[in-house]
Amino acid sequence: MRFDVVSIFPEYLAPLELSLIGKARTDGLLELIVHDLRSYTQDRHRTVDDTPYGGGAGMVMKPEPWAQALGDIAAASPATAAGRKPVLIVPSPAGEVFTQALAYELAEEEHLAFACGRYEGIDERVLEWAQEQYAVRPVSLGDYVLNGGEVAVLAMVEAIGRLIPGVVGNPDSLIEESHSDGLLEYPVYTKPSSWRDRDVPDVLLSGNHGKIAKFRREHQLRRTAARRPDLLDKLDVSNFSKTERNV
Ligand code: 6GU
Repeated sequence: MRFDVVSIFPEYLAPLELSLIGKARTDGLLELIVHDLRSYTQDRHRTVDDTPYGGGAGMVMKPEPWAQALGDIAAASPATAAGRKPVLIVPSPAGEVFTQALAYELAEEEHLAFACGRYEGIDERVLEWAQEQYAVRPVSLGDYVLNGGEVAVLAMVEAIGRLIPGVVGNPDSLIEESHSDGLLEYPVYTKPSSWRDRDVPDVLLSGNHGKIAKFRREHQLRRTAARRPDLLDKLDVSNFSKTERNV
């Protein structure tokens, strides 16, 4: 799978050389190229922003460097070569919310490009124009504001990249994690079985797999009800047993 990231702070993406994603890159499971937006400017000052039409605070990113960068990336895209469109993710607090379901969907793509805006955002015409070459998706991490798209790209590339087969060593790790079934993960424990007067729940030491599964499921439900009741509203409770519905 191919990723391209365009940013005025390419160093911000350096953590993608580390850990599981870094290893996946050296193993050839994913190719990730970071582009400096300023290298696509034409003027001596390498200008990427200007004042907003209509007035208001802050600066807006100019269209020309973005068109250069995104045009070059689309032209070199394996998706374009195959007659398909690469996906252009535009991190923005004004986008659709990034979820595990969206991560799974995007992990099926052959090519994702990310356009990291800064300041008050990118001139809207860039996103309209880019639709000729890309499936454009403004995406938000959640209802709060970051200074730019770079931190969001770190999160999205990690969430998507780990779903590519072979990136996570043990694929079972992907099955029993938070959000994989619409619920939060159950609590986990390791040795020692007693620590500072706190004991690991007996059932987990019992070796009774049926009882352990029931314990974990109940705690997933309790935790989700306490911390994220909004998630329970989205689930189809007709799939729940009567005891589960009463948790
Ligand atoms: Cl994706 N970008 C920015 N700039 N701020 C955000 C965000 C993204 N998601 C939440 N806040």
